Amino acid sequence: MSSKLEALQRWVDEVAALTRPAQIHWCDGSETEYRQLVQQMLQTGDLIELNQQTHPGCYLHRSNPSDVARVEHLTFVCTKDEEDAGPNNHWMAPADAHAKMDALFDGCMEGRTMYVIPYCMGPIDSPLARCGVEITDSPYVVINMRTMTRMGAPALARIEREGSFVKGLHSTGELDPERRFIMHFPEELTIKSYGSGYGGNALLGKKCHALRIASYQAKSEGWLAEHMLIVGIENPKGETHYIAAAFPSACGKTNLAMLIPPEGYRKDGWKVWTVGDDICWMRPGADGRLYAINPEAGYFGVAPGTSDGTNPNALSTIAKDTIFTNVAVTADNQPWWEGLPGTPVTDWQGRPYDPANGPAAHPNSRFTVSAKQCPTWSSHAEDAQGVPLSAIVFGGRRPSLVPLVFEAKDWAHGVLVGAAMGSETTAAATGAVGVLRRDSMAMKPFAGYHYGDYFRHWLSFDRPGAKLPKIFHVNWFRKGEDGRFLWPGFGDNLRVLEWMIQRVEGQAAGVDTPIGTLPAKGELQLDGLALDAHTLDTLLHVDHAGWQDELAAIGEYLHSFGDRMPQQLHAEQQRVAQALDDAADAPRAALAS
Ligand code: TSX
Ligand code: MN
Repeated sequence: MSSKLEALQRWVDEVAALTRPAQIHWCDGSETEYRQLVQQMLQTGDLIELNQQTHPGCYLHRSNPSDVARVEHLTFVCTKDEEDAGPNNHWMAPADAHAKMDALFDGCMEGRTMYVIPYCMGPIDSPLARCGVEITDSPYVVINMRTMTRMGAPALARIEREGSFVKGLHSTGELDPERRFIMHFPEELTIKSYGSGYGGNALLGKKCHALRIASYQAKSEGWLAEHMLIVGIENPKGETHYIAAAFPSACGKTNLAMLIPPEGYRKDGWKVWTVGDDICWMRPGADGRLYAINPEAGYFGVAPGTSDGTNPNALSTIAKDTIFTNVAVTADNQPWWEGLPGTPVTDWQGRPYDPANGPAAHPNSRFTVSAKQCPTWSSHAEDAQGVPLSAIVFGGRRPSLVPLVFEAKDWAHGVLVGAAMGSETTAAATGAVGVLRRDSMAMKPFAGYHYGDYFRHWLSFDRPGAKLPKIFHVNWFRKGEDGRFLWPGFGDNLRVLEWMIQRVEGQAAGVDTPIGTLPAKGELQLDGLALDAHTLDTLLHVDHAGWQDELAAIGEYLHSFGDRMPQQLHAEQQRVAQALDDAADAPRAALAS
């Protein structure tokens, strides 16, 4: 590393002068470096060795109990103009934010090692990929970044070649929730994060760079940085369609990305290939289609609920070389969480397990693992030009009203469907359970700029020559009167994905309704499913009166973003509302005539 980029060296020197570490370590990303860090962390107690017979190369990290999740109220977008951050972000003036953060960083690395982590988000030779450098005093961050990004020498070489990179400065600090901030300076391509060691706050390549900063960069560069999984569906003819899908939390994104087809489909030769489970960067190619890459190199997945029943591929993926964070442990030192068979003896805080203390594993406990370990890892996941998208799927947890699947009429309608996304809350962590929370494109906590400008940017992709993916909305979580889920979900979701692909290929007529196109009778392949006709009718019913209320609520929601909301989106909302009114009038009109 002789000809280090001058701007990088200067920044590292400045940070070292401010934070005053005992030493500086430039990460090369090698296996040797990884092993040395693991050994060191085993000695300090930062890592605990798990059962190496059952889980070779697996370790447990226990975080501070006050530091187990992202902190939205302490996350800021610091643009010069407050309006640019939008009502969807917390804002602070850049000068104030820098002053506040630099005071916290002053001397914070004394006696510690400062790690310099060059990383690349996306395949190292991809024109869609972007690089960054994270400076941190946390070895836990280093080993996680090695799994989650392309870290080390090749990234540094690309940075030297390109000359630009996102600057991320992180310190664990004293883990005082009163002295914890995650600051983004999109105009400076800079992130400053202090006082948390938790993934989303500390692994700056992920949410901070690949979503908040990247979404801002993407707006001016003509691409999209989205909170989406990417999955390839291979049909028996050997043709693969790629689908990107956005869901709010607790909808099973990782499960969908690693789906196992129902038995009949497997027999017929259907296969599912995982490209990504959380983030999708996409941009129009020369042929007008949207091409997508997964900027990440690993999965930072929620452990609880991951089981042989919900996601056998994930279980295989994490059988070796995995870092577990805040899970419980069994008597024979295996990682454990709610949903797995067996019993825990030690909870996520290292206490003897006592149900009176709550769940054994923290509900937000995680695994960090290389994406390549997934049995369904796509052979095209590292294609430099990305994979072409056939469909974009939005979804949410909607116990009533929203049908199993519908297709947007066109791109602008699809953008409205994404903007209107909402989900019923599940975890009691943030307020009421079972209330509808809007989360446009699942980007509410991650869009690095004003939602109105964001929707305008989405709409701009519909231009001459564009061959855009079709946009769909799904709801795996519809409930019956008795409160039971109507749709079996999981592997059977492939039946819905197959219908989408038929629509893309022009092989399914569908039924036009005011809210979009639904599967016509017989178009959903339901062989081998015990789904009675009444349940299917409910899943595919469009309740006009209910949807009129929904469109009114969507209209109010759009207006809450003020005059930066594109007129085209209001017009789209009015068009659907009018179509519902017309349909409601139609039977009466027919009676009158
Ligand atoms: O991940 C889920 N998916 C997507 C799978 C590819 N989950 C789990 C959500 C929590 C993260 C689901 N839960 C899905 C789903 O499609 N559907 C449901 C609801 C459901 C739960 C249990 C059953 C059925 C549906 N069980 C039985 O019918 C036996
Ligand atoms: Mn996510």
